[in-house]
Amino acid sequence: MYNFKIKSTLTLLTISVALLVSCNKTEEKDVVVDAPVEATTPDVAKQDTIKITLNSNDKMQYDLSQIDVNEGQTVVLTLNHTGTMPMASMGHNFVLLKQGTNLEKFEEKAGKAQKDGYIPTDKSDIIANTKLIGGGESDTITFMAPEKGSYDYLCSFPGHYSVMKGKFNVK
Ligand SMILES: [Cu+2]
Repeated sequence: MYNFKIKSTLTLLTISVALLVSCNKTEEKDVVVDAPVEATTPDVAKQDTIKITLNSNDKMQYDLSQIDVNEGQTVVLTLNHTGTMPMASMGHNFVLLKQGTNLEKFEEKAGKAQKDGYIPTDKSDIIANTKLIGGGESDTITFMAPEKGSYDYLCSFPGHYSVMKGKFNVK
């Protein structure tokens, strides 16, 4: 839907430019500057970015089990750790996985990557991730929403994903 809107706008712009060029070629030099360009741009920019705040705590919980975005949007996601426990015992992150990723197998790989904040060296299953944070900390990441569909996200700290997971829906 949204992409279609952008495409139509672009198409209209292309047509307007083509018309302007052809008009110029004939004789009319006093072509009025086309206003629609300025009228649509700010609107598009506003909808283009979505900000999401995901909180986590000392009880091994996220406060969201569903996150909805639109295809083509730039996602600015902030993960907060509202607890006080240190990263070593209650660290949390946000890892968005590609479709078809086996969570158990991913967690197995992640568990071996303690020094890298439980983000495996092989990142082929990952769309985006925050760093691992402890109580009182935050991390913000920016990424493009993937194509329409439902994706899993989880905390890859050992043992957390059984409860710290959710669905990232791109509409
Ligand atoms: Cu966690």
